[in-house]
Amino acid sequence: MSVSELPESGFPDGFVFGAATASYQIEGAYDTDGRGLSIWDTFSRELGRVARGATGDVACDHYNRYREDVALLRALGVDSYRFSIAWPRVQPTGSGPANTAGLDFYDRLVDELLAAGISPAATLYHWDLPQTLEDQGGWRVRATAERFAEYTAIAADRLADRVDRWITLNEPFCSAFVGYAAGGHAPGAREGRGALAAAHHLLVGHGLAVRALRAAGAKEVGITLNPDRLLPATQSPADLAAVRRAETLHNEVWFEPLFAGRYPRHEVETWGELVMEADGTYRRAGDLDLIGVPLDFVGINYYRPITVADAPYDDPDPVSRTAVDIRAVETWRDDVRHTTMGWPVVPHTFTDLLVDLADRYPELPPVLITENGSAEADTVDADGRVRDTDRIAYLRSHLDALAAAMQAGVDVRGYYVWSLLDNFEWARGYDQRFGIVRVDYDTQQRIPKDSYHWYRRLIAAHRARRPASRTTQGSGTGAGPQRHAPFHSGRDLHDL
Ligand code: IFM
Repeated sequence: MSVSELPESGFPDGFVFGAATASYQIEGAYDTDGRGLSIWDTFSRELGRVARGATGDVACDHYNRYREDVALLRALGVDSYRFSIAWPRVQPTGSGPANTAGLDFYDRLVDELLAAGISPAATLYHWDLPQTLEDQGGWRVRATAERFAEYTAIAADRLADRVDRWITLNEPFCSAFVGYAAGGHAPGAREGRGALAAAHHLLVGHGLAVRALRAAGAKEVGITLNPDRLLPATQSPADLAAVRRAETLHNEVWFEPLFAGRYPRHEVETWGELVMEADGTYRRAGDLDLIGVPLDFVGINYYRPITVADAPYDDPDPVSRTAVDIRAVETWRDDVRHTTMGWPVVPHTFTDLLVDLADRYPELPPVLITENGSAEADTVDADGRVRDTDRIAYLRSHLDALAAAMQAGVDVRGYYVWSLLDNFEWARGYDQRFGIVRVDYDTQQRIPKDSYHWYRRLIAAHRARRPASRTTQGSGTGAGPQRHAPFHSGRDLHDL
């Protein structure tokens, strides 16, 4: 592959290139060193929940092979590695004293990363809630937010001396609405009020965790959201109203309290009676201040746009209407390629989303792209190579779209590819491969795909052009109020 295949976009000095994973998706070792069970251990064992009955029991066996995986990261040349900490390893039942053996694993991982010159970025909650807490109400109840802050304090106390970048929650949209309303993720509930309460308690937990992280001296603190670019199927008033409801569900539930100090503007239009009782029950005075505590960065995960059309209620029983039934459906697009997830590839929507968020939220902190990538139908050729050209095209076009957003003034400080490794793709099991490194699940052999080599060359080219980027790694998104930092645009990577 020639350098001319690299994205034409340039990135500024200090821009962080990274790769991301999450605990349950790669670690395996589900019962090792005192780890407790999480809601995903339970859910994946329930009949019909996960494709082919897959579980994360073994996954990529990263718990035992982390040194090999850090060596892959080192050879890749990333500045930073985003991983998540499994709460049930740290507190097997979600409360009480720390399980030292579980914490030791992250200690070893962090030291291995630092020895490789890679800055660790730790996510505290990537969906593996201790099952015991779910049995006590899960995110439906405020006590879980309080337990989350205690767990955060334990993790930060052990690791904040070496981990500079902390992410409280990953994609709370999925935790609340896929987990408690649509039932497609653990714990597999289909509720309305429960899901809305879960969304609120996740945000409260985030606010409490930020306090705990600051108290422990964490340098950079943020949250990772997965806002969607929502497009109307037609310009009809009905479809436009459906987009408004979808905006409430997907985006405003998070962005409004976090960055505008208010609850979603159209929540009553969207949820009606389900949300009307919120103030008298789970929402308390002072919560908006807690949730809106200033952050050093916001992590954005982006994969695809969603085209939305109006839909009637599909549930004839009004009592069981779920919060997720917002009378809107996603419609299929014939005009673009789809990944194996069935997700349309429309890179310019990444630019549009970021520009729109920066316009709508003047208080938005600097952005880190904490996930972006594609699942493809990879094959291993006879010569042992994985020629994943569709993934390279996806990554390249999305990096170009990201650069376009930066040129338009959005303050983006880094990009983490999803994912380093093929892994357990939640309800889709192991059928979906997002990795830039292939994992043979029978042998646990890792095979860097062509996209890995492409990304390595991109990072090397960036660094060769801008040597300062290596030396500023870990110095942070929180380095100061540099909104709209100078962007050296152009074709420099292309020209190398
Ligand atoms: O694999 C997931 C990840 O855990 C969260 N963000 C989306 C990815 C792809 O579905």
